[in-house]
Amino acid sequence: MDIENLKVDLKERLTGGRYEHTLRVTDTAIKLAENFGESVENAKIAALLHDYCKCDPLEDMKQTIESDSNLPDSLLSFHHELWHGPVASVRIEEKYGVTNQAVKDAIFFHTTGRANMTKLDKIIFLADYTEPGRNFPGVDEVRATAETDLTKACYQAARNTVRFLMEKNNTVYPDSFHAYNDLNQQVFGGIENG
Ligand code: DGI
Ligand code: FE
Ligand code: FE
Repeated sequence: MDIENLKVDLKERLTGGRYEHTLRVTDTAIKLAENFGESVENAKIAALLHDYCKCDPLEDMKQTIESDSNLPDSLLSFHHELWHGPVASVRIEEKYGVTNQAVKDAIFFHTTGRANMTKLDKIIFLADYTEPGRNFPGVDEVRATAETDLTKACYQAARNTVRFLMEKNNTVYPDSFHAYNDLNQQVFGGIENG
């Protein structure tokens, strides 16, 4: 894939702030891939494309979810903020011929996480959460943890997000809970802590 052409496309599709966020996520994801032994190329492509559909009209994303058999209709019952990852995983195959399932999955699940996240899933999820422009409460703890422990850092990010959504009385998509529970068990061990 020609990265410079891709950046030109992204600049056209995204707002200025979203484009800058994407570049920071990409730098962060490359560093994590180097530190934790993941393919830098896959991390770079997934990061560049993770918010590819973030600025698309809601009606377009809704139609894609309704018509594509790989995208669960249940998404439509939850907040539209959750739609852009799954929709991007389909669109980037059409537009750029990205068929690498690991890359597509990392993009699909970058907002919610899921049970049994792959290393690439974790890298994109964390890069999105910790890029230097983020200032969520608790982000510095996650940044510090991500220096040494990818899984624990993902756990902290997933926990913070679920907690944040609950505090606002928002719904929580099942994959966000699946990610939280699975990462909790990986960090703290089995049911004895529950
Ligand atoms: O696209 P970004 O802004 O870079 O980040 P993102 O893809 O992580 O999207 C973040 C938004 O998604 C944020 O407003 C919180 C929301 N969100 C994340 N998980 C859930 C969620 N919203 C609901 N309702 N349920 C979730 O499980
Ligand atoms: Fe996103
Ligand atoms: Fe993002």
